[in-house]
Amino acid sequence: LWDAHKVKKFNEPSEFQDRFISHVEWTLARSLYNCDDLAAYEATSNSVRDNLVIDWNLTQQRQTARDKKRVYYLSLEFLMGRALDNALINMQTDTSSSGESREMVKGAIGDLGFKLEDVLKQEPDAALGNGGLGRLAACFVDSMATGDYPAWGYGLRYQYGIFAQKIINGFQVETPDYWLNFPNPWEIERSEIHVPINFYGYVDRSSNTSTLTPAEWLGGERVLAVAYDMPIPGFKTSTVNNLRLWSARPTTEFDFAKFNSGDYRNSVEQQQRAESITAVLYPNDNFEQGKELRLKQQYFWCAASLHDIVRRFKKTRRPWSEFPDQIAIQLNDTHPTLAIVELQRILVDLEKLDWHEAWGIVTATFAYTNHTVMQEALEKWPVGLFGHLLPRHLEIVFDINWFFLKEVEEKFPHDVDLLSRVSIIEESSPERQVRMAYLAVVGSHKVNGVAELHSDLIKTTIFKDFVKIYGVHKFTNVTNGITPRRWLKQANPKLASLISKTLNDPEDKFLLDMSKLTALRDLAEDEDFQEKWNDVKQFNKLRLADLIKELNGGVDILERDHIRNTLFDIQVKRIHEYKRQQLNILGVIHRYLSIKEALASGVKFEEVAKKFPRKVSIFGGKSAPGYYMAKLIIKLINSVAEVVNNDEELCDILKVVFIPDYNVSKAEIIIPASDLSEHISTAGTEASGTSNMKFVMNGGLIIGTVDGANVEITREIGEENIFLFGNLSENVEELRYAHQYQPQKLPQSLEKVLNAVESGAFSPDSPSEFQPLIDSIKHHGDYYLVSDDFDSYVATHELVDELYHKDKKSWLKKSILSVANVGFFSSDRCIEEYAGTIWNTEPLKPE
Ligand code: 26W
Repeated sequence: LWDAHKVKKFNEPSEFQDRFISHVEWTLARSLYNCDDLAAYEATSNSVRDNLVIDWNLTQQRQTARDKKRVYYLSLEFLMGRALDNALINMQTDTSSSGESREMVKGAIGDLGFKLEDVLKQEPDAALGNGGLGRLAACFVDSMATGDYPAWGYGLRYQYGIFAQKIINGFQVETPDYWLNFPNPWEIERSEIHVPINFYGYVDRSSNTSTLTPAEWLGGERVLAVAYDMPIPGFKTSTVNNLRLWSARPTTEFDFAKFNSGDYRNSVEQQQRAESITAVLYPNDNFEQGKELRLKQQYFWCAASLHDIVRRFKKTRRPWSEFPDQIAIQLNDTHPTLAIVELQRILVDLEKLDWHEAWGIVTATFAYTNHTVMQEALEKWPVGLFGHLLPRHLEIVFDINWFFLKEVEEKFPHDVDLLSRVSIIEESSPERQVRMAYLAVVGSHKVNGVAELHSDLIKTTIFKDFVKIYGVHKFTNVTNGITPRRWLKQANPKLASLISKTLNDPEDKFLLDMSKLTALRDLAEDEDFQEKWNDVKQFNKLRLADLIKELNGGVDILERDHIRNTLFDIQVKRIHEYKRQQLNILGVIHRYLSIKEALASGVKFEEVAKKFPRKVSIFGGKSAPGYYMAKLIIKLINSVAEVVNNDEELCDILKVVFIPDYNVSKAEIIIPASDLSEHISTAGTEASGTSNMKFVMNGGLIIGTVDGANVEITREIGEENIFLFGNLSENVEELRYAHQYQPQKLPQSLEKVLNAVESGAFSPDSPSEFQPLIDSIKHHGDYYLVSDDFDSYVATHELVDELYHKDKKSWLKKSILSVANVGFFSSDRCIEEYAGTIWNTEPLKPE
């Protein structure tokens, strides 16, 4: 291996300072006397990046030289957040290990007159994702590097990430997130790595008439995919993996035909359009729109990634049959399903392999993760649109389907119904559609769900027929996880440091082996420890109160003196009817009305305050721009906040806050501050949830339904340490059915709440403003079962109040036990399971 004998890392403060100053002078062309926090951020990042690049190069050389099986994680979203703090936590120098380098840099830039906290805040979030799926991919690349897996992520370099959310008059307003305003030190442009990508055109088969034999795909539009690499450092290892994001560029090819026909301007314009392919991330979460540009993005990314993967494989000069021994490709949902078709095309059309041999290689290579069972989120592409953009790929899809259906027919003769149910081509009107989830199942050797309940559900609902066809072993579960480096150490340094002191683990080894946390069990009832634990929570609540104040134009909403005995009740996630923020806010209204009623009937304030102790309900999350109901829920939350927060009679015992523009860096402040968080989806709708794990890891208790990973959280931390409520998933269908045939019978409690909303209590100027929300519960079948779960939700909140305010000790005990038992939810465990049961790969340790 090449020895980095000339290129040296910085190892101590003075070396860091030299590097920092060099970057200020030469990279930024500024002087130290004219260096603000932003420039300090750029210089610090470039210096840290220099160190990472050394290990990045060594890691890549090692992976090439050792020629072990590699993993490629294809995800259309990587919700990375900020990179610098994470790099400082993970990075190793030659003389200091992970964690220490952060302290070293902090001191070194401190001596130069900068505060690390202020410098870190300069970094814009890399917000290249919508929510859970994108953040999962980000946690996974962290864990793959930490576990020394030879693994790359492949995605798109959107110029605009998820929109920034502004709240204007209570409504969500979207503004563009142009995150590349300043030089991005975390990406390395590889202009030499550019892949031509084709669209449209036609298929030329000359003499051949069978679609199964090689064909040539000609004509059409051509753009270039240019690679941008982001170094992904592991924790306590010198492994630095790669995240490769593709950006679209015009080709430099000259269109003679257009030029000769005098259409020069048109040919330039067409070229310019190339860049639009990677301009913007689609802001829908769990909702499929069927736009051509989205399919174009998907193919652009799949084709570029596969070209890259195949090129790397061909350099090894191995026979094609060894492709699946060398390469595992994981599909993060169906978004990259075209990669299956593209590999088949490469093998058949370009490499001239026999169809069946090629297909064997393809299916042994791919595996598919499903993240949702909701119908409206399942990708389907109209055959016409598909064939127009990708004519050869459509033929291949038809052939894949033909062989698949033949196999089904042989196994289950004369079951025409079955054939039409499982066909990759749906015979729908007005047009046939390609069912991407079925294509993904057929083209993969393993399909996994993301939590036990969800993995069971996919086997009995959307993929039921496929279990019959392939057997149950094709389907498996890998329960999601989160990286404790970001979600404990980085987000909650106070808690991490209390833990490392308590465990006598100065090097933070517990962040690698979370089973070490079980030692905290013995301290769960220790009053001294409980007090320290509580102080950390208090610190984090104040930190969040500061953020809320800042976002509220410097006006405080929460009274500092009362924060210690105010329950912070938080629900932050994408706004979606299935996640039921409406249930939460209706519960808040119920509390408000109950307080008002008690006061009106002459009950003394002290008595009322005993029954309804101090609480702040905090919300945050974005709605898809076109999702009317979700936007109305945001408006309702803000309208309720307006009324409740300004009602002086309440003397601050209830507050409501909507935090605008929820994102990863805000999550790092919000999550550690929770006493209670809400994970209250209609049972059977939330595949896993991952913020539930983050809250538990930070000592927050959970109120939740028996849904997604809440089930396993309960198993791990004990049912006495979680507040579960509501109907079970096995009853959902029945309840929905009942709603259709009998007019909704609402519980009285909810009736009252809805009447208040309908009377205009929260929208005096337009009483009917929230009618569509009310109608969906009262008159349109209450699909998300708000009415069915309302009373048990309210009753469970009463238990929460009681415990928090009357028995703080057992609250703290539950909080400590939650953290002690949260180890299972580290994404390190999750990646080990993927490696062992799906990828068949092993770590490649630096020597
Ligand atoms: C095609 C439109 C579209 C866009 C995004 C459909 C589906 C998606 C994602 C699959 C939505 C998503 O983020 N799903 C979430 O994935 C998380 C990680 O597994 C789970 O924890 C969440 O429960 C699931 O909603």
